[in-house]
This record gives sequence, structure tokens and C-alpha cells, in this order.
Amino acid sequence: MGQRIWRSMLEKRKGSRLHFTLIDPDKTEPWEAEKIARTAYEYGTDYVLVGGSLGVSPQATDAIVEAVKKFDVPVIIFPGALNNVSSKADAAFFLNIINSDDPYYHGIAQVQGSLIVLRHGLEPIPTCYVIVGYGGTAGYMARARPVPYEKPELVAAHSLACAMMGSKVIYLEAGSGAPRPVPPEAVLLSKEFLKAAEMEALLIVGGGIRSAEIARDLALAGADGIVTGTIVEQNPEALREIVKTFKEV
Ligand code: 1GP
Repeated sequence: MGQRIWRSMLEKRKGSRLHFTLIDPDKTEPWEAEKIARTAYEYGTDYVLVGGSLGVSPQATDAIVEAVKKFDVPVIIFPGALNNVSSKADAAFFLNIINSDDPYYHGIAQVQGSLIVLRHGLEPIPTCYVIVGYGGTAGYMARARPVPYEKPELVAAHSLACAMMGSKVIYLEAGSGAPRPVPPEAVLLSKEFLKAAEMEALLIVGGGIRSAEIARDLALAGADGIVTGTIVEQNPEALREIVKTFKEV
């Protein structure tokens, strides 16, 4: 338990923006995860997230976490469901899916998950998940009502509510493989609202981030972190540029 990973995020954020690499245990073999982790680590990723929305077993999660732990990068579980928790990880994003319409995600999953997290000795990081636009499998499985891409103020109101409910991390998610990422305008407005309310949550953005230009726009809009999944397998060079640009802008 403790707050080691959360504190490390705050500390690192003082020096630079944060990059997270997402690995889905349903789509990745352990040897591939090791390769991805090596590449991402070399390019300067800060944390590896392990999670998926479908077909993830505890065994597969364990195997991926073990493969990633060969590198000096903390591993955070990012669970689509309770079968996606590993005692071998450093921490868990303890999720509240704020725009899910399913009561399961508004208390039941968290009550069941709390004891698993405690018994595994994982550090829980209170995280509010906002599904935007495309939403992908995560949005579908969570029965989310994705916030339309064209409604930055509505996204920002979700971010503000997340912070006011005590989340340390606010995660704006367009869905893995999204044709468009979360719009920078929504990030900009979210940060403005958080600042106006003097709330200190970290704002991270994921889904469909496949170019350095997008990373730059999100950095300029004020994102504290970005999450990339697919790109490392498709185009490792693009990942290098994304991480570099996001951190240096
Ligand atoms: C993390 O789901 C994303 O928020 C990952 O999305 O696979 O599109 O990078 P990509």
C-alpha cells in the first residue's frame, strides 16, 4: 500500500510531463510485452499500465507484469474488471467510471476490488475515468455514455466533478484505436476548471494518440500525462517522437 507511486508521479511531474505505455494482456504475449517495455523504457516512458477490457485473466496479467518488471519502470494495473489484478504490480488505478450508466461500476466493482487490492498489497491510486467520443471497447463494456467530441465544456465538467469527488488522477479516454483523440480544447478547459477550483489532480489523456503533433497539442493544452498503447507495436519510431515531443514542448 502506501503512496510511493503516486508521490513519484507528483515528483516527476515537477520536472516533466508523464508518458504511460499501455499493454493489454489479451493482445500481448509476455515476450512481446518484454520487447514493448524495453523499447518504451529506452524512449523514456515513465510508467507501464497493464490492463484491458476483454478476455484478460489474472494469469495473463501476472505474466505481463513479470515480463515488464525486468525493466526499471513501475507497473500500474489498469483494470477493465476484477480479473485484471496482479499482486506483482506496484500500484493500481482504482477506477471510478464516472460516465458509466451501469450501477456495477458505481460501487459494486469498487467494493469487491477493495479487498483484492488490500490483500495483494497494491497501492491504490484513486482514478476517475471519463470516456469521450469513440470510447472503443472500454466504453462499450462499461456501458458508458461517451461525452461527445464536440462538447469540450461537458468533458471539463466531468473532469471537475472527478476532482471534486477526490480523484487523484483524471483519465480522459477516447478508447484504444480511436480515430480521433480527446480534443485538446477539452483538455485545456478541464485544466482551466481545475485551476479555478484550486484542485490538484493529474490530468492524463489516452486513446488514438499516434503522432507527435497530437502529443504536442495535448501538451500545450496542459495534459499532465498521455497514454499510448497501439503505436509502440505499429511504429516504434513514432513512439520515440511522441514521448520526446510531449516531454519537451
Ligand atoms: C489508453 O486506450 C488507450 O488510454 C490506448 O489507446 O491504443 O489508441 O494508443 P491507443
